[in-house]
Amino acid sequence: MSLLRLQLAHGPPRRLVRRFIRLAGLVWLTLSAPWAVASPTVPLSGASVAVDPAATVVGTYGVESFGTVDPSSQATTSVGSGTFNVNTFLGAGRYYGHTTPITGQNTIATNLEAGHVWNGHEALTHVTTFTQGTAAWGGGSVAPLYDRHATWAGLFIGGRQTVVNPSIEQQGLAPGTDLRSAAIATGWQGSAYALSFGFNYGTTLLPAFNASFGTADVINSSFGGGDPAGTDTLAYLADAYSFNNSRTTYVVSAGNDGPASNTVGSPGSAYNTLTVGALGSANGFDTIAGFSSRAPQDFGYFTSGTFVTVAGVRAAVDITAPGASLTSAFYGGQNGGNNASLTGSVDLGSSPTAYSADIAGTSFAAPIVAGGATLVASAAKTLAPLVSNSNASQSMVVKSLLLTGADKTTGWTNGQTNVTVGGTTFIQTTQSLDWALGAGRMNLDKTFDIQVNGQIDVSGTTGPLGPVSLRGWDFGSAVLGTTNDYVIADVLAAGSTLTTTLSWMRARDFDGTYLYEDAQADLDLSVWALDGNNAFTTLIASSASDYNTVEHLSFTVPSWGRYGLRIAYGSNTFDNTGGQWGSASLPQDYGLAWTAVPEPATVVLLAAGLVFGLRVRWQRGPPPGPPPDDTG
Ligand SMILES: [Ca+2]
Ligand SMILES: [Ca+2]
Repeated sequence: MSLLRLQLAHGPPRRLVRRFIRLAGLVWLTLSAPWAVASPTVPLSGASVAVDPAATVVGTYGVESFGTVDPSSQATTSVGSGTFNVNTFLGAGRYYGHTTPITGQNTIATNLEAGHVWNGHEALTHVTTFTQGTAAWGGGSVAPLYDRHATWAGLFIGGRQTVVNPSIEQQGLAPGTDLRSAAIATGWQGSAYALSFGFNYGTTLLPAFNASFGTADVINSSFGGGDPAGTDTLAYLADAYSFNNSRTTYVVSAGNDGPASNTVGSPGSAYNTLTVGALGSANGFDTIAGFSSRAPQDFGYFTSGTFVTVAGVRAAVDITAPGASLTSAFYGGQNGGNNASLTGSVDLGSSPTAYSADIAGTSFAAPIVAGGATLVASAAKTLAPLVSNSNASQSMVVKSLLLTGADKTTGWTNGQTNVTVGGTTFIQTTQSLDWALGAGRMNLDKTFDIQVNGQIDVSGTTGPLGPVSLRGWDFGSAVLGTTNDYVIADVLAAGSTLTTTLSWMRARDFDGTYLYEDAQADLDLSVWALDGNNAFTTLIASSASDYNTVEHLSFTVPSWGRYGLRIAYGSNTFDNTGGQWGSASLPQDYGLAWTAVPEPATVVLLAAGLVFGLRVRWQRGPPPGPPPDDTG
């Protein structure tokens, strides 16, 4: 029986195989009474749907294209005739080069997809922990699940240079991590090197999720599709597992269905994932790849027994990384998506020194970001004083750090415009992030400074928080109807770029049978000018989107002065908990990161200003009073 027929046996016929349709979605959900039994982990009774454990669905990899096997390749990525190291390009050297080198130690990173990472490859021999359900392809043993795509993805997360013949194409972003592999495929569809596979929620997906969430610091999944509103079973499970395992960052590919909008696929369309788009190689990976899936994206939720969708209102891509002209480890054996039962399957060899060149897709941008997230987690679990602060490894903190550190590549906009309300002109966005680029291109050099060389968490949880440094992060909680204010202690120079990101999660839950749709808080983020008493007197910039779980601002500080950050929790986007969500006993957790370091040109101006006697207090300390005007 083919997978296709197996699926149709579980529900009415529906269009199944478009190029990147992967999930049958709601066909497989059995609706149960809303307001079902309370969840064991969140004391709420939200709307719920049941998972059909017998459902088999289809996933598809996020591969756009790939080139030939090139055993002599010596580049991690190549652009035109030149080559360079993508790890260095993205700033990972800052982690590697720290006094205590950060390479992924003290972390676990799991690649979770159809098949397994092949650990016969020279760069991946350290992958020794494999998870698969007994219903997985090959009866659950490891070797039949070895797969080209998983091997490609695995190297980007944590490939290691060999001792004897080291070269840069062997090394992933986080070579020091405990790289693991979890596989979910029950079979593959199509011809050899199939890009579609079947999996089963009960017998293959949940075993992989259960082994990975709460154990791994970072999980990468480079597959998905369909379900723009994030309301299929996979999106619910991705969100619920992320919500309940808040120190596991779930990195997923956006998909390759661009440049049309509303094309980010599940689980990338879920609300608690870190969703990655791909940059093309033009201009040194400065622009979005045409194939990269993007917003504006539908918003959806379940309430009162029905699914509600609001079309085209949210930003679903969080960040980008190179996703073209990449080189990775090649696996050509007749397992996984090249198993002998597939038409055209040929043994292309399993040389431990073979590499594929010119591979492209969000499938590869995602594990690159997963490797970056692993470095952030590694620093959080290695370096003092982060290691003694359990908030440092919260996934909402990791996400806010990566998004705040990202570079604004060509064409980036999140819709920030000047608006005037009541005589006050300020910058406003209601969009959250760039539709295609998210917060921009991952920059681990900047991320390191925000994570390690600034404010490390803030004590206290509500009301006035701070004073805080010019850059840093906090893990906090917000109560509905209140604001959390952060006073930046130092003067910000005119011309500085202030970038800040607020990240939180939708409350979704899963008790093994039922999925719960509890609530989504609507937090907003704003920047204010302060008076001499630290009062938030003048609104400067506001990120106030209605449907996202990220708010983000990045703008040039208009004038010398002192500023503060404000998190406002005015309402819930929806609340199925009967008014409990956001109360003092169920506050909304969040991660916040910010940086307001002067641009190089401003540093020169600052130095000149000091020479001419501007009374600028640059070191941290009590507020200096109204700042000098920069026209002097
Ligand atoms: Ca805190
Ligand atoms: Ca908001």
